[in-house]
Amino acid sequence: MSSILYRQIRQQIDQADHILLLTDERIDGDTLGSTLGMYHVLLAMGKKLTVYSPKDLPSMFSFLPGADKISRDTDIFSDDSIDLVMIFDCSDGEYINERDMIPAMKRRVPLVSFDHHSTNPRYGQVNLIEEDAASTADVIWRFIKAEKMPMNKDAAQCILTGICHDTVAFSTGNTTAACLSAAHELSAHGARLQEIVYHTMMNKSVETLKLWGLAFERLHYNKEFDAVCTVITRNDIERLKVHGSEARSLMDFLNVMLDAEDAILILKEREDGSVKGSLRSHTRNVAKLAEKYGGGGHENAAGFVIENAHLVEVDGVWNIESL
Ligand SMILES: [Mn+2]
Repeated sequence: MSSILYRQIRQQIDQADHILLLTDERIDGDTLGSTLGMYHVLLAMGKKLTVYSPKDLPSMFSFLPGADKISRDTDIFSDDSIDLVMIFDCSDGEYINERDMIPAMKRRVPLVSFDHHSTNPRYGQVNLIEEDAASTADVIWRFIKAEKMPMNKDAAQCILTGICHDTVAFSTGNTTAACLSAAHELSAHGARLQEIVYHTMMNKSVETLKLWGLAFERLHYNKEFDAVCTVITRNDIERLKVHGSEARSLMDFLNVMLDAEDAILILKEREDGSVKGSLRSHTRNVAKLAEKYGGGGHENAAGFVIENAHLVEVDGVWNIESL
């Protein structure tokens, strides 16, 4: 089936002059690595490109070649010369449709979505969704290879970052032979795994490690969610002046370090007054659990958001309280 989709997407690319590339609003190494990987390939094909992200980049990703090309200016959606839009690792397409970005574009422009989330409702005109892929970066790497598109070391570095991020440096259960082959091939194209691991997983500030310390201290079994739970509050983030995204690196650490029997839940108070729950498990379907709270995701990695809520602690057990 992929070969028909590949041909359709290749045709859209060949016909396009000015392509708009979009990241997901949940910024991580996979959405950024996939978007920027495709950016470098399309640049080598001589395309005019604009890259947009709805959120600021956490500084740990500024090492990615092309990170400085990402714009946050919504005016780009009114650029009439754009004739193709591509979006990467965005499981729902909500921010572009509901916040009237794509609908506001004067020209009707085809949207191509690259993803690996099983919950993706196929909101693009062409949807290359491979649910068995460990990352969206895996999906685009297979596409670029099959279509013999021009590779270079910047593209390789970005794509390997995507794969590395979603497999926590090849340590999680979703690490397949395909991921390892891709890592080998991308290294041969000049990607540097050591640099990716250093920037995205190590290299933590004292403040971040203090945040982890607080979170370790608060680890407890939470009956409501049937998971080992910890929390990060607004107060922690403001007091330690850390980026909220540091919760993700904490999750990656706990996911590989904790007893494999348990599901892990990190609850985090967000700036907009919501509480975000991130779930991981090696053995349980946490997507089901996330759906109970209006969220979703993959079997082993899922999440949910509760609007207008905060976290309260009673006798070492933390729970979400609606406001
Ligand atoms: Mn992903």
